[in-house]
Amino acid sequence: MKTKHEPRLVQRYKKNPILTRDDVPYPAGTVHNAGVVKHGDRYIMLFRSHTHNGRSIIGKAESSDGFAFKVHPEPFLVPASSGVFSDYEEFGVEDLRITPIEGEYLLTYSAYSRHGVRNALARTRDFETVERVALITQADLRNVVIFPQKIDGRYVRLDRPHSEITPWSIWISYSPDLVHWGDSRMLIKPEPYHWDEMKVGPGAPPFQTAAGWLSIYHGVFETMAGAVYRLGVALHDLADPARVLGVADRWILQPEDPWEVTGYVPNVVFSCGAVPEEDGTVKIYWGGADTVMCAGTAVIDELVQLCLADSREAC
Ligand code: BMA
Repeated sequence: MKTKHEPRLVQRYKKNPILTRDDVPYPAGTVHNAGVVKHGDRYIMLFRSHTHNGRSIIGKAESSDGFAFKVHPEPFLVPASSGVFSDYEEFGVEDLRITPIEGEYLLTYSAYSRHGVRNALARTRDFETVERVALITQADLRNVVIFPQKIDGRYVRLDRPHSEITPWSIWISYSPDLVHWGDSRMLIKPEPYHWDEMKVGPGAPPFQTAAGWLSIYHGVFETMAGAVYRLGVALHDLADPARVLGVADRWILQPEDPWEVTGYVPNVVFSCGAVPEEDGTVKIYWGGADTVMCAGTAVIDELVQLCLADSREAC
């Protein structure tokens, strides 16, 4: 599935995959869909692994260059064993995103249980201790990403409700306190007969650029051989992120490498984390085939231009 005639916006790291289950010192079937952030001069990766009962936990890895990661001996977050969180995490915790904000890190993740999938919020300052804050959605909804700045005094997030009635779309909500969320509006819909026609969902938490908040999202296309997950980009107004300035018409990354095309779930690239760098590039991290972690680099301005110069309708 090589795209020969279009420029490559994301340069894959030559030594992908950057992390596999063989790097994990405890039993883990997969390593994928990780949130990543720069904490001081270290990169912290919080990755998902299927355990051998098929449910997911979150592990932690650290790196000095953003590519060579070392996994900690113990998992970082496992389903809660008491309190209200245990009722909603019993089937596993998945696809964690990290937002740096106000001197701490907000962690949002999918909490699975017999009641469906909700999203939980936790916080940490040092990635040593973690405090669960609240369950911030009802079922069924995934992919909560919080913006790294309050806007007009409120926290802002994107998410993606499940629906049998409308296409699975990206929504925005606001909160005064991180616990209570509202003023929800639908922002970006799948585009019919397009690479993201089946569903779209937030990927990495948006990051600030001079032109707007850049959001890396995933889009899904259903084929006769199953769904294909790709990555796309959208740009949101800095002062009013509910204003979508552009959604790039083309994808920026699709499954191509052998570990993206085959694995636990074939033909998947799925991002939960990106780290903008001072040199104008962004490191993008994605799970390949729900099995391994991969990384690549893009020029932020090229992604911004793609959103503005070659955009499709948002909804
Ligand atoms: C989605 C989520 C992701 C996963 C993707 C591809 O629905 O479950 O965690 O990476 O499917 O299997």
